[in-house]
Amino acid sequence: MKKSVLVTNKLFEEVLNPLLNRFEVEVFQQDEPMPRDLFKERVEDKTGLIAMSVDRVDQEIFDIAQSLTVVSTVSVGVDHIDIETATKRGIMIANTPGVLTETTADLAFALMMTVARRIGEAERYTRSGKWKIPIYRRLLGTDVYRKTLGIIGFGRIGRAVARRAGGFGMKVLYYDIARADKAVESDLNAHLMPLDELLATADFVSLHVPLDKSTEKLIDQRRLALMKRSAFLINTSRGKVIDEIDLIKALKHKEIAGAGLDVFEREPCLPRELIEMENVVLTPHIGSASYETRKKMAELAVENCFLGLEGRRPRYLLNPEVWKEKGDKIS
Ligand code: 8YV
Repeated sequence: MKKSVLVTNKLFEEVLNPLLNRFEVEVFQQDEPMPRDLFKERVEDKTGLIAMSVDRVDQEIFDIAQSLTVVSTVSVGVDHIDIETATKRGIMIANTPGVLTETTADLAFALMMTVARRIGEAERYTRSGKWKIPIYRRLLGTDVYRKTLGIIGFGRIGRAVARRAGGFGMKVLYYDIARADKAVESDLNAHLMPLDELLATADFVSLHVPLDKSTEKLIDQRRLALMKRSAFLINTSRGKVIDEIDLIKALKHKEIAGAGLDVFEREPCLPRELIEMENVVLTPHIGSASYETRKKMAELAVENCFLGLEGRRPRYLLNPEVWKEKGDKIS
């Protein structure tokens, strides 16, 4: 019997060809998240799963899908997957790092520019027809040029943001649990700083940490209070890294100047207070959403799944312990 794969989004048709030639492939043919009940029903007999970051791949799914050997997610973030349970059950988990780095860094920078220069407000104003005569003191924003950027999480995306900051003459501070190599620090002109100190110093704070137990609600009331009243918070990582209720309070009480947010605690639900605020810029989780990048992510996810099902090591395997257990497949 041929191995079978469930793909929970239609991705790009041509990208699926390697799988179609070798395996039975079932694709959820819609551009929206696969409903949970349908997901549970269709994954039951599958050997491979290509999932999106909106699909919760948890113990319930692993209990249902007893034949599953590989889960390949079309994302770099893996907080939607219970990797611990997968590992115990010998299921390979793979993701798509690298290909979305620059695109996500572009969005972080775009949010920074948009909120600082009030581009969202300016755009709404221009369309509203209220622009009759030029007013010298209208829609004044804040300069980005030569300001201090604090990057929290100095992995691939954090560093790509730092590279962009160089072109704006910004001073770059970073916080991470591991110090970057000296060569990287000097190349990016980036300085390591303790988290609380960075928050108190930066004009812009941009979040680039993965979501896990150690980063959940990392930015809470206490840390928001450390930020300058003139500072802006940018988030393209995961919504749960910020305590959203605390953020709303800080914005309301003008404890910080504004925020640029691409991710939220309970996507796609947004608190009404955020929607009504002028000093925030909100985008619907589009960090990696360029045509080129989304295509590369899909290709890589397909490749990871294909390799896993062929008994070969997926390119970006996150739980290599499972691979070692396969013993004779190591060559
Ligand atoms: C989404 C992302 O996964 O890669 C990630 O971690 O958050 C995004 O790229 C994207 O919407 C694809 O599902």
